[in-house]
Amino acid sequence: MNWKIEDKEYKKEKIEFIGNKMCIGNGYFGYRGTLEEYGKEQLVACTVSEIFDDNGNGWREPVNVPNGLYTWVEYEEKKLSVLETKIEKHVQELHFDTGIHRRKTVFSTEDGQRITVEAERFASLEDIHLLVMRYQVTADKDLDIKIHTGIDDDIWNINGNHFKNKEYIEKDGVTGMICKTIENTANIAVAEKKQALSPEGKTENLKNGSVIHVNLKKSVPYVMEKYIAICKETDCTDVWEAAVNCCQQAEQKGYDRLKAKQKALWGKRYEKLGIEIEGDEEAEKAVLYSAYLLYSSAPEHTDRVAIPARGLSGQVYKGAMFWDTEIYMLPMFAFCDPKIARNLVMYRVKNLQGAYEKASEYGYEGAFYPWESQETGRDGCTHYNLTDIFTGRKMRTYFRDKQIHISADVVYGLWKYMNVTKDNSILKEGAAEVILECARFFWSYAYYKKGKEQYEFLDVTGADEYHERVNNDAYTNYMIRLTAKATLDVISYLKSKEPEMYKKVMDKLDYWEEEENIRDLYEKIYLPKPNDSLVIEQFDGYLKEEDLSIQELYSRIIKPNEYLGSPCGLAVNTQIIKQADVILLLSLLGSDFTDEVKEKNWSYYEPRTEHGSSLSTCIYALLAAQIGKTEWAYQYLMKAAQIDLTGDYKLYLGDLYIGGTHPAANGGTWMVLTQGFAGLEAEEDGVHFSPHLPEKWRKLKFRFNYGGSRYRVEITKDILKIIGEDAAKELRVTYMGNIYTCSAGSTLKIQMENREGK
Ligand code: IFM
Repeated sequence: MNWKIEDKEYKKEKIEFIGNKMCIGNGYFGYRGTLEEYGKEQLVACTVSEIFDDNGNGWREPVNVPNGLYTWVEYEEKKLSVLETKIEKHVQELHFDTGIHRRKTVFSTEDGQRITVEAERFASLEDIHLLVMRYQVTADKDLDIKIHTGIDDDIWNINGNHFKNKEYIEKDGVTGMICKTIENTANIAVAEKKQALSPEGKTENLKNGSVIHVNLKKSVPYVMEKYIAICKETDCTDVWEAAVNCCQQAEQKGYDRLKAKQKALWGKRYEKLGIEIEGDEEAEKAVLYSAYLLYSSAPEHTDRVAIPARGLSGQVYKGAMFWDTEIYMLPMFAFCDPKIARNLVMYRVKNLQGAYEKASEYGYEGAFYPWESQETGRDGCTHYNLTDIFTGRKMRTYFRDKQIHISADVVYGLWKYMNVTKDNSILKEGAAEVILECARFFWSYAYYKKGKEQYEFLDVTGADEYHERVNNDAYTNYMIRLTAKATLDVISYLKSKEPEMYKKVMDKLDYWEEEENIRDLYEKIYLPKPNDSLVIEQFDGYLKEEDLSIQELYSRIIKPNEYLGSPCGLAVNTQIIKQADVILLLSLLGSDFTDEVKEKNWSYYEPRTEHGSSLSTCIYALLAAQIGKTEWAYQYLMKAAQIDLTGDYKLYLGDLYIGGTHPAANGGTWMVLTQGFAGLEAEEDGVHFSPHLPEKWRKLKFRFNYGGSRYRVEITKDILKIIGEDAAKELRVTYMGNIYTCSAGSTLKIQMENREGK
């Protein structure tokens, strides 16, 4: 397979898109796919995780740090740049097998010279503070150039400058700056060490960079390497010392060794996934590229943050963590890279305090997790999150206070993590409290309907954000029941297996009476059931709303980007929904429903779903794949997997810019492949498979972990093979109601019946 994403022509209007598409990152920082000569107008951004700042200009957002890659060539007093200079040839590439970004541009100067600039960069996985670049200039005649290089501190931030001051420093040939954020005076150092290979140039040092005078000889390249360190006080005691050490160690190792290690470390990640799709290179490439993007933003080094809704491709959505993490991104890591999965779930555990505060802010008990969670665990979402583009006025939105399903999603994540990894140690580290307190929140939110003797959830917003403040959203209610069940299970697990801890937690949370409340909630919660046509009504009264086609709805649009949701958007009083809601419920909690119900609902909701969120198509693909509607599933898989390749996504909600990469769709893509087409599901005691491959796939291969052991899967149209790797433990496998055993370290081969998709 070709692991290269390529863009062969420079176009100004594509700068933003390519910046996302060719982003590199290592979970510590992300660097957009922009060119070395670009500045803030071209949205260059090196976005760091974990440091957020409120500068008073809008909202708290993650910080973009000064740009250490900033480099350009001057010839005859003119800057060579794709933005201004004539280009003879240009190519920009992302090699996503190694996370290496490359560009090559042949500039044609006004006096007819050809000067070629080539650059290569990567965000090191070996040392997450390190950004590395090799920059090379060649001419087809002897000529004099100047190379300007340094750390550009005039940088792009959505809400403007985030540093109250910058101190420029030099030590042992390492130059750079320490920046202090405005809100928390958090220190971040950005430093660089340059190394010219050949030929030597004459260097003139400036405040935050240098100009290198080079006499280029015909066809002899000038090559320079830059080691850039980014150190934040969240993990470095002395950020400047740490940055100097990082640059020096990198220089000692040298570019080639660092690059070799980079290849090996990315290789290990892909090995953990083990994905191969024989017979469909296009799908294979899209799926692996998706996994690349998701991994690039994954915090392997810490549980102080999870993965933001736009990864580390910029500051959109306040750099916040949403339910996207638990529902869409976590499964890939739980099954393939449990260490990262643990960080993701522990991030929520560590931020229980923020959830307590939010519940109490709205007069509830227990834990109400933030809709947009930042490093503090508090909610970054405001009550007026969007602007009406007709009036310019702020609109009251209810994402923050009514999407109560967020607490259930958090519980789902913890439950999923334990179910797959069997690592229950997180319970002791605070996960038990999170689960119990989320259930308590729902208990305090519930409305007991006398006469019907059931608990209802009124005035909520489900996954479909176009319909706010509805009653009994199906997804929400079912997920609340799951929370109640998880709570009862955790309590009985602790009681029998960890009696001391059981007593401690019950006492600490004063939960002795609450347990009965949660049991009552579990037993009597109202769960919308399929109607006579087998359709589950998304919320009370949904089916009475105007039923029209999406085209009809679009024909009513007055202004581009107008918001279709509440309070008075076009979709509000209609059945057009923004994203998967009932379909999400059916795909996550599938065992509660028959295939017939799933199919009927898919067919009902699909034409009524706008897929206005990148969280939608993967879920339609997932459910379709689970019920063997492989051709439907395939179409939607490709939409989800290619979202960041095609750029087929919304860029604005009203006047709010929402561009960037789409980690939820990336994670959802992995789910479609494994949990959809292969039908993998973790059970209490083993795994379940139910494969249906798309027509053109000859073989699907992937790896997964279960209970601490690793397995390799190979599926053809008629054989399901599971191979125990690394002396894997015995695994119980169910397929079509039959139980098989994959013995320790061996291969299980199941002859399947006709698994042709429908
Ligand atoms: O969490 C999602 C939400 O469901 C739809 N709007 C965007 C958010 C962040 O991805």
